[in-house]
Amino acid sequence: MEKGKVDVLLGLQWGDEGKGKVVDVLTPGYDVVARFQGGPNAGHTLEFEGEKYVLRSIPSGIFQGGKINIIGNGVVIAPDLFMEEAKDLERTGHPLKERLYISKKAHLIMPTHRLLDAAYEMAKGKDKVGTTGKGIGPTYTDKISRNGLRVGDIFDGFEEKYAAHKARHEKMLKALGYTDYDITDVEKKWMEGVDFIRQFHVIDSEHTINNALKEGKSILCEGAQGTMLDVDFGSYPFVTSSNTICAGACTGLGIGPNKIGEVYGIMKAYCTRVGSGPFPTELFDETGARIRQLGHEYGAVTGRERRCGWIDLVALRYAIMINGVTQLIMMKSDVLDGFDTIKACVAYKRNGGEITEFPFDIEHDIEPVYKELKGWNTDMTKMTSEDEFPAEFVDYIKFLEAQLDTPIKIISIGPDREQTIIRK
Ligand code: 2SA
Ligand code: MG
Repeated sequence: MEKGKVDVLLGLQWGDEGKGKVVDVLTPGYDVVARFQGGPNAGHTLEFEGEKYVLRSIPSGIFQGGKINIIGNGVVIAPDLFMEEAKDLERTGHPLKERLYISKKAHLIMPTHRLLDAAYEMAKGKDKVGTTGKGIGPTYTDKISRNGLRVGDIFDGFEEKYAAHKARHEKMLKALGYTDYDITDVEKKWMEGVDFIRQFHVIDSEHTINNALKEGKSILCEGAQGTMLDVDFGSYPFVTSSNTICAGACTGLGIGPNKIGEVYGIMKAYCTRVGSGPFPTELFDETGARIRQLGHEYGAVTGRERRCGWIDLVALRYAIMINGVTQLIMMKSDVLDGFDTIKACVAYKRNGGEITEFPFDIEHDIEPVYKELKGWNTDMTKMTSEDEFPAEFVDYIKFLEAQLDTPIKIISIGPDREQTIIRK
């Protein structure tokens, strides 16, 4: 970590790599933690001192006292869900009003955005994206089509602006044949949420961030979802509606690319995906079910079962390239503790040949080519240094580093903050 620089931490797979835990572990070294994209579709899980917390819109730096946490302009925020999340934290002894700043330019997710999310999914039928239903797509659509409502709008003439946006959405819902709804209660809570946000520091966060950099402070940007869900480079159209990649930190916070320092790429020792869309290494057998059970692979927001499979090095190499990853962090290694054999996808079979570059289409005619490695069959969850790692696990690390041409600097061997090994 370098003073006056911004380090970016992001997921390299389909989300749920364990970003929340890593941010929490790394935060002590930073002055500011900022979220740059996504919204309450994210579920960042942190466990420490016997407690488990799931954050959705609030940066994971909130648990380390004295840090400034920023919800940047690239984030979309649902006032009602934000209020719920904030109040839960306050109730458990984590006050945030003085430590959490919100960008005026962040867009608001309205109750009707959530209805539109459901309506679009319904219209897509069997081709649905499998969204989290939080209104993410419609809110970003309004942003890009220059129809959005922003946090900075809540202070002046808000009621009229809200009514105009709602009326437009209602017309759209009607056109989609989605008319059977009643948002009276939700809307009431949503308005309470807007009032609640008014009590926070609502700021021009791009200035705050750049001033902090000028003062030599260090900033950690926390990505949400993962690279394979990026709207440009992910498995489109089965993606989320924001740029989850490193460049998203520049647009989502107002930072020049020359300010970026380290790029931490987070991956699991295997791979998961929730929602629809292609997943070349997905396991439909008992091994997949076993990984799900051992890794507790269920959506943190929706509770949906996550699809599980082996690590995909073709996709990871691509993610490392797109993000300019400088160091890797491997999570949930302990989940593979009891396997005799571990597989890693090193190439895809397509058209009778083999490819190693991630292609335009991973849905059709793609078959993973696996390299088999010997499992370590050792409980690693209580280890405190890499010197204790079993030889087979060391081989797995070396193999991955060679394949990915990037060092693995941190290894997680369990959900707790303490179960984290920083390598020499
Ligand atoms: P959306 O709601 O429009 O962003 O959904 C579009 C796709 O993006 C996926 N997506 C996610 N994938 C993994 N984790 C996410 N967060 C939650 C979690 C998800 C949950 O941490 O577990 O609880 O289900 C997340 N958010 C969005 C989504 O599945 C769609 O494929
Ligand atoms: Mg998650």
